[in-house]
Amino acid sequence: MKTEGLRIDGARLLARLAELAAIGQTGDGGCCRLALTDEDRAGRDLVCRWMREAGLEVRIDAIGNFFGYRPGTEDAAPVMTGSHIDTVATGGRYDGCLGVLAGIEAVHTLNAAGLRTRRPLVVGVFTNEEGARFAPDMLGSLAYVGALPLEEAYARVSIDGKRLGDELARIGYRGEAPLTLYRPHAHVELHIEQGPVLDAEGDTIGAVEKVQGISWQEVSIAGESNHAGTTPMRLRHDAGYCAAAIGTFLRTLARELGGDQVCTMGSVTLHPNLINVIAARANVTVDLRNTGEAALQEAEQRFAAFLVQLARDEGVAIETRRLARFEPVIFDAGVATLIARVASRLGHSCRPMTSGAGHDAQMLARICPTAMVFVPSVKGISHNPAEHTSPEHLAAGADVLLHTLLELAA
Ligand code: HGY
Ligand code: MN
Ligand code: MN
Repeated sequence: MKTEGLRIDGARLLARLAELAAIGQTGDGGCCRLALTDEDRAGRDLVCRWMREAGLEVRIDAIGNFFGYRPGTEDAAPVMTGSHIDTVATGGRYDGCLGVLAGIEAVHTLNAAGLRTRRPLVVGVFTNEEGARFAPDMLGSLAYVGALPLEEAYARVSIDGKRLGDELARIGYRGEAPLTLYRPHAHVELHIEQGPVLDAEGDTIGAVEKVQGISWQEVSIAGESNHAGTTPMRLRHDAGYCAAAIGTFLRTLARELGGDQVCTMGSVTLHPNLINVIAARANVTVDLRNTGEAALQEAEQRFAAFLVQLARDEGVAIETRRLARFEPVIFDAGVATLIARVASRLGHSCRPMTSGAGHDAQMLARICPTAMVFVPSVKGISHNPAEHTSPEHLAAGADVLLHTLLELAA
């Protein structure tokens, strides 16, 4: 099959990224398509239409993952690509969407060239990758590989109090296909880096070899509301102070552990959240990540010990609830090396990388040889309406994906 000169249609890719970004647009260039909301449904409907227009057979599984299937000349295990189209509340237009739309672009390119790969190709869109509305993140791909029982997934309750199974049915994406619909021969996900490395180093492609470990927990603090004016400091059981102390401790913890350790208190809610009332309750979320599993456990243990001391010092009750815990993942060296080889063959600078963000690919890696292609995020900004990747880099990433898929499907 003469494929060397094949390139995707960058203009169509850009136009579709813009069209998808218009769904759930937040007016400041950003997108809000939280998982299983009406906006997510609209995005899913649009991508399903594009899949069908590309001649793909669309199937939806029991957790709402959906797939576009392109037969090969042989009925062999398919080569899979794809990502997610749900966003955080202040998302950009590339996170996840690039990997899905570039996968469909690869199919259009093969259609236009009248080429049929030996292995079938599948473009997958996974449910609730972000984990912003329902924890954990990568929920759809975790269920897909059989690591999260369906009933448990359906029972997850969102931050706005909705049951996942109900929301999935409500938007009409509780599909009939069983989980692990396809056992891929290999899986490759294209994604923006969402970090500063490629942009700072001036490289175009990242051949992703690893994903760091993730630990998410919710911390509930029960203190005692009291009058802000009359209550002496020594008599306070101030949940608001405890929330602040946690945020400060996490910064110190990251500095003391050093290396790749990152700590984030992304959400804080106080009750009653009033200027003249000492907070009775506080709920905070804690996101700890590290490339090393032992180091991540160290961070978790130090944080747990800090909470015990804080509860004692402040006379409050503190409970924690684990929301997600994924160990670091090593991708398939063969697939990562192939990505690097394809990138250089296409004339793009490339560097091996570890992903700081979680991705569906880290779940697919449990069932088949998997790796990822990264393209630069300008200034490393992501989960922010200012998220940007240049058209040249978008096309370069999609071309590297196309040719990597071709080699794997040959
Ligand atoms: O949290 C993450 O790393 C991803 O954006 N879900
Ligand atoms: Mn993503
Ligand atoms: Mn994301």
